[in-house]
Amino acid sequence: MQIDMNNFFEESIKMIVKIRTSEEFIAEKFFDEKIFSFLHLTIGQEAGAVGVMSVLSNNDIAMGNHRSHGHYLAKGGDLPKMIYEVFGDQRGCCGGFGGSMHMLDRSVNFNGSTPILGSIPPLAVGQAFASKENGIKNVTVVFLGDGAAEEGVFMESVNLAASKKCNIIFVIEDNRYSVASSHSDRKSERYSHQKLIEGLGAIYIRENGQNVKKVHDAAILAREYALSGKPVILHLDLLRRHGHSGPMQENDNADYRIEDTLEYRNENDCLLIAKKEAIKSGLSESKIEEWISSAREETLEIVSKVKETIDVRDIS
Ligand SMILES: Cc1ncc(C[n+]2csc(CCOP(=O)(O)OP(=O)(O)O)c2C)c(N)n1
Repeated sequence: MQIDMNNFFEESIKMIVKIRTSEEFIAEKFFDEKIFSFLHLTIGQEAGAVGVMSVLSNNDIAMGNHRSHGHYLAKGGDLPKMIYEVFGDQRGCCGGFGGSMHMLDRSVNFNGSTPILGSIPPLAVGQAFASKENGIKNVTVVFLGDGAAEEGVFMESVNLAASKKCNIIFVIEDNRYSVASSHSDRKSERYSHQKLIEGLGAIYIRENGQNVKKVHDAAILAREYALSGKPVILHLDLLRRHGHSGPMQENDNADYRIEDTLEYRNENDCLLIAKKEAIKSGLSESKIEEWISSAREETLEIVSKVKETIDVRDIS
């Protein structure tokens, strides 16, 4: 959802809180329902989605992966439709058939998220190419994890997008791990997204994804390049707060986390960073706390009401 720069911190902080609160609620209530969809929480790394979506127009298209609650909401998606979908109710954005890993809502140009790793970049290139062929002046933004970005299909997609001059931004959300394998477990010592991508003729931009304002600024630049027919890879360094999947929190210092201990993640929390940046820009701490509690209350009110009315379809 495009954010008015006059209210940038207010809107982006409220959106981070909305995503976080709704996911905390889902995690808490997850086992209440009969249908369990696989669940991957965005908590900790919300600033990536919020910063990127803050520069998109309604006409721009977004697509995502298995971890897309934040992408959907930040694109302007409907919170009740998301909650219904996760819990298998037919009022969900995919009629309750898709669950957490399938967000799709054409009314806000969120044109789908798919859980098979590497499956979404080629679909997004097709989407961007269709826009171009139909004379629609927009950009398509597709989110994928750093693990998925190591798949060959990602390179093929970037190559195709560059050769067809598609208006597309591939956002790599790099939370350091693919499930529990770290960069050093998976990549050769000299692995370089930048070299691979520039070698394919696309633009490469890397940014601290925990800082929503920096993501916003990088996304403005990325969108300008993309609109001129130069595909962009926006590589965001992020911190996932919870475990890879499921509603349960992992041990505070799970042994695969070599550098990003819980303490490190807390110190670099994207909401905390957004607060500090907002204060630096002259806003008062009390005002910011007011936004946080009002966004939290508003979200909890909506999700609690929705949850009371969940009616899981009979699949027997
Ligand atoms: C083709 C394929 N292989 C394996 C999986 C199982 N799987 C789901 S998420 C995931 C890790 C993905 O890591 P990354 O792309 O970095 O995204 P992150 O989960 O860190 O956001 C794996 C291996 C899958 N969904 N699809």
